Amino acid sequence: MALELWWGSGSPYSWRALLALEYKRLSYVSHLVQFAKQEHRSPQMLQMNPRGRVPVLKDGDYVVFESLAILRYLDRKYPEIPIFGTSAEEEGTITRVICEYQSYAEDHLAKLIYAILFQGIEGHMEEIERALNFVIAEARTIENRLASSSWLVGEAFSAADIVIFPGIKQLLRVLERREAEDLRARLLPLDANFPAIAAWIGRIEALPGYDKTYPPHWKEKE
Ligand SMILES: N[C@@H](CCC(=O)N[C@@H](CS)C(=O)NCC(=O)O)C(=O)O
Repeated sequence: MALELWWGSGSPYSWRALLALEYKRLSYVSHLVQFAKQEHRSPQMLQMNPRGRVPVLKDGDYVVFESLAILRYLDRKYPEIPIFGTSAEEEGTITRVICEYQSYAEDHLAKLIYAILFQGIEGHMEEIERALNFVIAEARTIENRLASSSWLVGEAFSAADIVIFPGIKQLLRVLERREAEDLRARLLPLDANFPAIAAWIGRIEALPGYDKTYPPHWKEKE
């Protein structure tokens, strides 16, 4: 029975699932859910994920949601092209890098993106500045890892790259907005300030199947 993925355009969590499926060369039925039409909250979706969020993966009768759980499931079920390494040590380090990102970067990144997109920068500069400082510190940590290695962990693309890449791409896209002009200069140009991250982004964009994972509504606006 075919794998099926329900996902949303521009959702960094959905992007993780798409990257894993493409990198593992798995065939799947793609269901692009329209947030504007509240399709993620349809009775069918709520039955699969009562939280009404994407991504959701279905494999036969088995349903799994939460992007990290999807990555773990796919790797255990379809181990041929691994994303959690090939040794216990690699798996430990990949999981550690993911946990560090989730613990120390993700909330600050989300705060920054939310402020630029929805809240507005004016009147919130203090908290934005704080979030930005955390994001810059974590970006430095990532930059240092990538300065001596092509991928975040070990010699191959892994779940660590998959988890972190979409958040960074989303931030870069949001920084292009006029409202983010003052913040932009703190991080960009990426090539000059974070050259290893810029090269890593290029490597991921060159992976086979990458184009199929790129948020379709981002293409429309380019
Ligand atoms: N922790 C979840 C987060 C999933 C999530 O928040 N998805 C968003 C899209 S980026 C969503 O479906 N939002 C719909 C809503 O909140 O109504 C994961 O890793 O999969």
